[in-house]
Amino acid sequence: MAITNFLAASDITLAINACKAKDSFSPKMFFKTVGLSKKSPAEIERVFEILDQDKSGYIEQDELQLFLQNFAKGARPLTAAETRAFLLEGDSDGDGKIGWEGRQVLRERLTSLIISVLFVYFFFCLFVLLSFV
Ligand SMILES: [Ca+2]
Repeated sequence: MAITNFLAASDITLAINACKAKDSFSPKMFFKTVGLSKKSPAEIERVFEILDQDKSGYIEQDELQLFLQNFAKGARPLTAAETRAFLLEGDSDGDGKIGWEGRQVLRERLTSLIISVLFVYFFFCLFVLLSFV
């Protein structure tokens, strides 16, 4: 699955052309032009998965640097200054990489659900065990 499958080719061309000059890349402008601002959280998550090339759950600096090439193979890599600015904008918790908050929240909820189910199961077993003694 490529990003280009769910974005209009004309929007991508427009967005890539708008930041052809070095240090002219603006994440907000790019997302708007390319049509990502209007996508649903589920679609944005798919984009996130594509950008996270090593599937680490985060978009690290090296993945961010090649950001534009996910949209157009011949696009230029981002400059160091652009990568840094992009990272600052997307990195809400200051860990030096961009995480997908929606997914993190989901994972935390799932973990607490599993823990409470295990807890209930444990007491159920204890109850059954004690009633046989
Ligand atoms: Ca990654």
